[in-house]
Amino acid sequence: MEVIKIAVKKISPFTRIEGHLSVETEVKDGVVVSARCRGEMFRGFENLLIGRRPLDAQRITQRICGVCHEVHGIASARALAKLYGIEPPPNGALLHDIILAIHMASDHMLHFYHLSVPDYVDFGAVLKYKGRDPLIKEVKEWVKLKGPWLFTRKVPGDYLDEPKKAIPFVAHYLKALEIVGRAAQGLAVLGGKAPFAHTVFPGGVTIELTPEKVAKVSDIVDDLYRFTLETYLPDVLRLGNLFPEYFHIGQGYFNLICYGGFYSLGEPLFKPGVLIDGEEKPFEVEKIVEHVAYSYYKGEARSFRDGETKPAYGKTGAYSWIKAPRYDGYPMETGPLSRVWFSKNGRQELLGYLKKSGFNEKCAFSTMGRHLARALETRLLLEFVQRALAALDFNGPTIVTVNPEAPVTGSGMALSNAARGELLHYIEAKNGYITRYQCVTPSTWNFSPRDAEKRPGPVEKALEGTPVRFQEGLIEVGRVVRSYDPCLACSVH
Ligand code: NFE
Ligand code: MG
Repeated sequence: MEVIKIAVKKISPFTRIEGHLSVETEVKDGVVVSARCRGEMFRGFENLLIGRRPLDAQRITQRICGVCHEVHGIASARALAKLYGIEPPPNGALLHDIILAIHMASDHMLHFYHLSVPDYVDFGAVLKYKGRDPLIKEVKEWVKLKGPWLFTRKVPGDYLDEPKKAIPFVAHYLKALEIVGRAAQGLAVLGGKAPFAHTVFPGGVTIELTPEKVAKVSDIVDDLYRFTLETYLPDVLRLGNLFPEYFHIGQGYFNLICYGGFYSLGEPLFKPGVLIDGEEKPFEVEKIVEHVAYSYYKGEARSFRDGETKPAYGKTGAYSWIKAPRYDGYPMETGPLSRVWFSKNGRQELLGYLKKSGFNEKCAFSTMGRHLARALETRLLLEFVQRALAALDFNGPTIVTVNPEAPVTGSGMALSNAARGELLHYIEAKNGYITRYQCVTPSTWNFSPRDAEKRPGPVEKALEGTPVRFQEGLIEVGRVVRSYDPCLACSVH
């Protein structure tokens, strides 16, 4: 009888992400044959909102996540606007979109330089630096003093360590810290503070619009845009050229979901749509159902409209605190890739970059394809912000108000966007108090466990086939998983 040797590897905790993820892989003959993503910690935000005033949701849901603070505030504000039957004035809608887009752009830069690049580049290369850049010299001294172990590879792998190739990434890692800080200043001007914008309300934004504020934000956005064109996009392309195999590694389902977004200038930046097995179809929100067969929750698969969150730790067969959203039964990938795919010219541009490097359409659905789509989306978002800032009307209102104690009864749904993909918030209220609140976040889609039909979630599927050369795949699995920019705080909420 042939003995099949399968090695099981558990990566826990999974680092350089938000929240508590572990990934378990089965490796046979040097290839991942199956994977499971586990959300390790229950949160309970949907339950703690019940019984509170609806306006509280806009504040409380921002605390779901320490990374994507603004996005839940805006999604919640949009759901609440539907509940109260109001619509923000043009300035209010523009400011919601502007805050969201600046946040997403800066989050993408942080994801690339600070969370992903260390998977590919050995920062110890700075020890060989002979140039005069004071920042790099400082880092070199620091690495010397503390020992290379502090900053450099902890996991064996095929890192870039040739100083000429590696050091620019270290320099841009440092530059990106400054740029992300600039973005936070811009968000604070519009949001009152950053993180956790407190100016955002269902009817718009409470700030007083002045030319000084808009000029300051516009300057910051120009810096972000320049950095994207001159540094971020070229670096992603350079990394892709240095690791071309990652345009093939990390391919999963060819399913994408995009809710559409950024409507405040008229024609949306991203159009709603789905791609199933490579075939495009119109997006229908009622096809979204959340399964819990392998999740630690009681009950059956439900739509967000009758959704419930009843924890059942230790449930037989379950392995994750993440629910499993499915669209018409299909596991769907969401993220910058799904939005760029459904933008006006983004898809052609993405496929153009790939073609120039000799890759086909399928390579968009890969580890490196996701990084490239994210950088491309950053540019689209910042161009949108530049146009939106110019469309603000200094004489117009920024908000319509709601009575926080209104005895409102009804429901509201928002199909909104976040850095990691598409974000749905749904609220029901009775006589002025919340009776149901359900969120379906981007990382819930991507990091979902198996569903009632035993179909793996998108990341679980994308890990299948990953070749493993170093220490049971710590580095290779890390690269595939991080290409989705995991947020477990959001996944479980
Ligand atoms: Ni916590 Fe968030 C949401 C996710 S998106 S990071 O929603 O997933 O940037
Ligand atoms: Mg939920």
